[in-house]
Amino acid sequence: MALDEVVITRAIMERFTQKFLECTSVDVAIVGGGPSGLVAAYYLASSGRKVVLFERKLSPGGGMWGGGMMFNEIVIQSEAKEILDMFGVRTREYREGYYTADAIEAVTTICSRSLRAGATIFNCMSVEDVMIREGRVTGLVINWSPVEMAGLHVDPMTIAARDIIDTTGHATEVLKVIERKTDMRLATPSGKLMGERSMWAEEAERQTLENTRQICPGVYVAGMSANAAFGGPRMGPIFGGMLLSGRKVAELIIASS
Ligand code: 48H
Repeated sequence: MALDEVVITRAIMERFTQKFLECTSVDVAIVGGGPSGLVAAYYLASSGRKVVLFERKLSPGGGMWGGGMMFNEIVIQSEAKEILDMFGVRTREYREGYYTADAIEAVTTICSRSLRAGATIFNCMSVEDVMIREGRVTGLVINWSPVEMAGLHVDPMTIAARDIIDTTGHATEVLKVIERKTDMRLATPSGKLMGERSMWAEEAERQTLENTRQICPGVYVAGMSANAAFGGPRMGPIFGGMLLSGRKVAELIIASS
């Protein structure tokens, strides 16, 4: 069969356009494709919700690819093992209560399972703003990451979502925009972003789950972003809290709608 380059071009453009148009109005929009965002996408899509996830980088996976300090093994505690088991990611017991998994297997498997559950992932897209109507965040303003990186003056576009999850990690990017540009009070003790505190793995993992919640009308926070928002400590290279937080935020949204 002779290959026609123009057909290849048209196939990409038509399929992408169709995929994008289907995501202009969704049940849940997730910002950030690290472990917590990908896990949330899986559980929400599995429950039949229409889910889109925007990831700034070319590769989803966030901080999980690099394990600890680029040694590409992740550690999880026993409470989170059932989530990796459910995804089919192989784990090995290291000591009682501590398990390890290959970081690449964890990222690629969770990513693939989220897509196959029905979530749509757009890579190379950054969320730079939100849309607010009647005191509720109702949508996201998106642009190509290369536009952002090159500092080009190109206007963004918008999608609508009933619920939004900030899983942008240490950066709390969506919440920063809300704090800077709106009068909304966040559900933190100060009403503002509290900022992440120094390393304390056990306490951080506990607080990550506690801080996974709705933080203002239309917006939930999960993963590292939850601790950064509520003033919790960082946990270092243990990923159980991220997985459990992704599952918890999905359960909260499923229960509320
Ligand atoms: C689109 C964006 C935007 C934006 C950011 O950092 P992540 O891996 O997030 P989590 O919370 O799922 O996992 C945290 C974990 O990886 C980690 O860093 C830990 C455990 N640290 C402990 C410690 O002590 O350091 O992923 C967030 C993702 C990244 O891929 C970003 O590129 C992406 O969000 N992102 N995507 N639009 N505005 N901002």
